[in-house]
Amino acid sequence: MKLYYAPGVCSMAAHIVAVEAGIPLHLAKVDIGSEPHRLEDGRDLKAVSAKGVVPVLELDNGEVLTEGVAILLYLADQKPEAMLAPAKDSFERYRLQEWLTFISSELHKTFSPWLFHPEYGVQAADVARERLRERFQVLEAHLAKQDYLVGGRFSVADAYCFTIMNWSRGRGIDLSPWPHLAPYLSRIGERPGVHAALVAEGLRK
Ligand SMILES: N[C@@H](CCC(=O)N[C@@H](CS)C(=O)NCC(=O)O)C(=O)O
Repeated sequence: MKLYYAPGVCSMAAHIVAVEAGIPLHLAKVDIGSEPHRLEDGRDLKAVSAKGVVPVLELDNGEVLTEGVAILLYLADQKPEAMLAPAKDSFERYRLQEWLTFISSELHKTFSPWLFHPEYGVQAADVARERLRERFQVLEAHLAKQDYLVGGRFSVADAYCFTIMNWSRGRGIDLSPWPHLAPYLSRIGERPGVHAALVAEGLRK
């Protein structure tokens, strides 16, 4: 399997999950700062996926899977014994889907215009910051009661949430108004699998 990724962006969630599950991955780095987004061999990412964004997972049979949430669930289901997602026939599985959707649509896509698309302008950035504050409060209320998002254990939702919330650190967003968020990020960030993925992406030594 090959994961097309860029360091520290949303594709890192899939990378973390693969390491945590013990799934060997070939990594193909993409420069999403270049136009078009080029692979290290010079090809345009759109030669692999017409969407032109990471993550992209290329399976050994040639299938190409896009959309982070689908990739996370696919990886988790390859190694059910790693218990990175609740069983498919359980109600908890819908809780997982609920969180994955929240992270994808409410956190990830509120952060990204602000962080990665300055062309949206200052007003859009201010609106994004305010909306993020409301969403941080949702996380805070949940994490005040439990250490992980779903099922009392680390799951693909935590890998995704950590990846996106980690952007706060790099952007100097003060998380102190939400006292459970920084300890949550530390808890996830200290996992050996998470550490290994960050090292592999050049984000930690
Ligand atoms: N809907 C996609 C969005 C993926 C996405 O936003 N990827 C970003 C990095 S976090 C990207 O590749 N951006 C490059 C660009 O927008 O051109 C998903 O959830 O996987």
